[in-house]
Amino acid sequence: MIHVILRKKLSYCVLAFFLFAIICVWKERRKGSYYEDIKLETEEFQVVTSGERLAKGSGSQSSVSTQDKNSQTVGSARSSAKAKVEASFQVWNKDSSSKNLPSRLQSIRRNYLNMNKYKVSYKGPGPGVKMSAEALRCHLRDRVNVSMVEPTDFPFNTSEWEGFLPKENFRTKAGPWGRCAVVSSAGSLKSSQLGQEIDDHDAILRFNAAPTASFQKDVGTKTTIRLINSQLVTTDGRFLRDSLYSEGILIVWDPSIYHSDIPKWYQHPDYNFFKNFKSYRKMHPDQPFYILRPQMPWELWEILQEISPEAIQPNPPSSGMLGIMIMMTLCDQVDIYEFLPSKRKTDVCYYYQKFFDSACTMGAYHPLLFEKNMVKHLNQGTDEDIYLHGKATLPGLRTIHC
Ligand code: NCC
Repeated sequence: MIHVILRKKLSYCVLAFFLFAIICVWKERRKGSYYEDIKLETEEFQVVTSGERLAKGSGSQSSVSTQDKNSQTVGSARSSAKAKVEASFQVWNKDSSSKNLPSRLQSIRRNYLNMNKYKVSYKGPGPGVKMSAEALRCHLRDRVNVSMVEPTDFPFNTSEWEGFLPKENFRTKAGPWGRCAVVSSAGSLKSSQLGQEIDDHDAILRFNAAPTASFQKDVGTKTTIRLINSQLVTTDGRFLRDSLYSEGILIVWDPSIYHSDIPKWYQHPDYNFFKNFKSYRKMHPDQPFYILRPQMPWELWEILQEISPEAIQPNPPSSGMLGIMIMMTLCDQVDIYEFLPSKRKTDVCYYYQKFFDSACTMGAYHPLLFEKNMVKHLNQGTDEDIYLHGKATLPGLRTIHC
């Protein structure tokens, strides 16, 4: 009798195990087919954040679909099918509009426009100038001067500053490099397993307090340049203590009043980071630490405004966009990670902190939405790379022919 009960129990266990295995296999298959469905069926492009649609595909994204339709008539069925597969990942729409932002972020943008803290008086060209990616690259190369404050610039040439700025020019310390990586701080880098791929680049740029320790698998280990904002240098007590900052070249930037030259900006910096800059230099005299020329963010901002069809926040571009521009001038190719969100997109702000805010990805103070539109427009990689790896690939500006 006991035997029979045991046998019964055993056969139930085996049955339950098989059922469990079948469910697992079915679930895996469904994952695959869901992914294929996205690839094959989605023709519209959109960014979806926590259930909110940012922007329905239009402009060039739809023109990809139009191109697909044309190619069906002229090309082989096979190549048009391939084009359709490539063009159908749900990725950032380069024509994203502020209208599709959550209402909170829309009203923050409007407030910044009304406030105009930096006294921006942009007179054009634009807004809404249509430019090919090639023309835009040339425009960026010719209009944005990526350079640092020099020891010869007043007041940095006075005795008060003697020995505080690096003697060597930035360009002799940084680059030229072949393949470079820019690692955004986005929460979607978490569990990406991109660390090895990122480390395989010749030079890597990171931002602010974004760490590598404890996150190597996702973000890599090397830091060649760290771009930090003046708020962090001025207000974050850890800046002078944390070993995070001691690897690679440091660059600090500070927002100036629009059209200020260096002496004017020096009198009214956004954050008075100069005292801490000097303290850091005294503690780490051998580490290159530069100050970004304050006009550079506005030169870049003007191009963002020129090509965007609506008024963008009159505040400087994010560190992310500035870092991308810096690397474009130093490298032949720039791979940018999770600036354009992948399938891992999340409202978790950073990969290194549990802090939720969709503004980190979509922008509040910074015109981040329009920066992402520009990066998508310049992207030479595939939508598949954006979708799977959050990776956009931009060509460097050193060798382009204009
Ligand atoms: O957040 P932050 O940037 O340090 O991130 C660096 C760059 O990564 C891109 N990013 C980040 C998060 C996310 N979810 N998506 C993204 O695309 C952005 O391009 C971003 O610039 C800054 O730009 O300097 C910023 O700095 C922080 C903060 O000052 C620093 O982290 C120092 O603590 C700002 N946050 C706050 O002021 C609260 C942030 O607005 C912009």
